[in-house]
Amino acid sequence: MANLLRSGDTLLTAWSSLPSADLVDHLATTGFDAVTLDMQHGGHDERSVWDGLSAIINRQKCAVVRIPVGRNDMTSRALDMGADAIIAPMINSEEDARAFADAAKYPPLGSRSWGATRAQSLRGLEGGNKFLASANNETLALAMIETREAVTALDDILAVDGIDGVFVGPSDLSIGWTNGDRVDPTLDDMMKAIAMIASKTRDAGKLAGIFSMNPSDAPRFTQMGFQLIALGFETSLISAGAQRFIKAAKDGDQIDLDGGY
Ligand code: 3PY
Ligand code: MG
Repeated sequence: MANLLRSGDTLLTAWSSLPSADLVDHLATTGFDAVTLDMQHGGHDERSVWDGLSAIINRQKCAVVRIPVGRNDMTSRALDMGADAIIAPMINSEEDARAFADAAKYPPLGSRSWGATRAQSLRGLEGGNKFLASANNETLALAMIETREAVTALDDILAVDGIDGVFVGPSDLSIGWTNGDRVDPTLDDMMKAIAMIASKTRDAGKLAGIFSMNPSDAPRFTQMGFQLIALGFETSLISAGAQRFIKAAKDGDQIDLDGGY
């Protein structure tokens, strides 16, 4: 995943909130490049992350985990379980970023503890020293920028060695932007700041990602320089699919089922 993003690819990730390994497995068979397991607001726990990561990796897709706020123990655990990237919510200061990077990276960048046996076995990697030599570079620590404080501290957060990039949370950001008045991930007022986050991140040589509640916003985020884009929740996929099916049943619209009969 790190190689793909660093070579300039844009990756679309499904966002898994329902803690079912079967559903995660199915998401990994669709056209998404990655699946993200959400432990912050979704129902995923350690067991479902363990099972979900196995499913995603077995399907040869990129495996991402969003940890709960401040749960840096889960950062290294999810990496040990095989995650390619960790998204950490509410990173609002250099201090938050340092604590996150410390859990995500082996020395000299951080103090991650040794024991990624599951990650190694899922990926068929043998040889501890080979893994040690590559892990810091090949697994990603992505800091969520989703408050005014975080936007103010962006340069300091980006300057932390071991932070590989940022991931914007536009819903939380809109709440801060309007001083608690509304939640609107597409708030026009905020778009300049979001574009600035992408360009500063790229100027710092780091990776930028964002949550795109509505897939139709993805092209403008891509143009801003975001490369990892989450397309809504998987529950929205199911709901939108249901609406299309029901409409097709009433109107006789054709739907391409891609062989799924
Ligand atoms: C946000 O938009 O605040 C998010 O955290 C996306 O899930
Ligand atoms: Mg958020």
